[in-house]
Amino acid sequence: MTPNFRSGFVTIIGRPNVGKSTLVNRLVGHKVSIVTSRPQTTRNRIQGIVNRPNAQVILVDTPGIHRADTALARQMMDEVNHALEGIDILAVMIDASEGLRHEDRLALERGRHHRGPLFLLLNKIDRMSKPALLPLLEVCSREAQFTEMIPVSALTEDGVSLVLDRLVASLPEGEPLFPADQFTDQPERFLAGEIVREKAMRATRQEVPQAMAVLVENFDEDPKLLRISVTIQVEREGQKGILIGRGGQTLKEIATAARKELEEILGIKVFLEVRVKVQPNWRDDPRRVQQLDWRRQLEQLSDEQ
Ligand SMILES: Nc1nc2c(ncn2[C@@H]2O[C@H](COP(=O)(O)OP(=O)(O)OP(=O)(O)O)[C@@H](O)[C@H]2O)c(=O)[nH]1
Ligand SMILES: [Mg+2]
Repeated sequence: MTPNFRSGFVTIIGRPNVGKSTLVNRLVGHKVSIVTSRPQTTRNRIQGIVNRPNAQVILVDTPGIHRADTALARQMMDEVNHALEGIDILAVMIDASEGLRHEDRLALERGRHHRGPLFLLLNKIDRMSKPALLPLLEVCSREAQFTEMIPVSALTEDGVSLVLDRLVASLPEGEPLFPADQFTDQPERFLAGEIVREKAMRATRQEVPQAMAVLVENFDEDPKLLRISVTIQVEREGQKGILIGRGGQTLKEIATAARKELEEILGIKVFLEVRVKVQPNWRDDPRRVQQLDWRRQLEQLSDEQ
């Protein structure tokens, strides 16, 4: 065994929109998880792998914990439960600029049940005054026995390297669990769908962002060009109209933004085709919701081959 090398799994949980995916992307140094200002952006657990000379940290980003009132929300909460299995460290994240909120209790509750190092990450400190931190730390320390409580700003990166150092210090000694060049478990095919969803969520508001799902129909790579076709599924005709926009303008902007980012991330020219389809109440239909689980889709793709 490599002497003093540490490795293991760190799951990050918290209510929607506190900045879990932003922090995972920062620590990994690659975009593995999409980020928007809308709550309930992340829908599946996604691993982001951080390699350091002395450690490999596998971060698990999770959907924001909230009351499950649709089949989709139930699947999202199942993803959180899966992400808690067999991990080394659990990190609960709160939005420090909003203080400790009633909505944080579901994540704290899970934190209290975790055996092993328990971290509290107080994110978005760029939005608050330093003196306000102390009383908040005091309030939080009464909620659970935290191994570490770390104020951080995933946005400005203040405290981010300290988070990594402290996580590494709490991991067990062990060999790397993934090859050093791998930084996520999510295949590019599904990342492509997520990038489209991010742009579409950012381009819309109110109930539209959460009513969308993206299905990747085609992902064909030849040496010079990557051809991707996706369908954005919405629940109602009105939402489809909003997404397409006057003269198709909104959809065009979404597709262009997604294509540019994918070309940058994947380092290849991309041809991206985006369609929109209405699928009434898909969020309440367990079968349709299951189709969005990329791990399940992967199994199906390999069965077909
Ligand atoms: N000011 C500030 N904004 C932040 C910080 N971290 C994240 N954000 C913003 O908060 C919003 C939500 O960030 P996400 O990373 O998508 O949050 P999340 O916890 O993954 O959200 P869900 O996937 O919905 O659970 C985005 O607009 C981010 O840019 C931070 O440290 N400071
Ligand atoms: Mg997220």
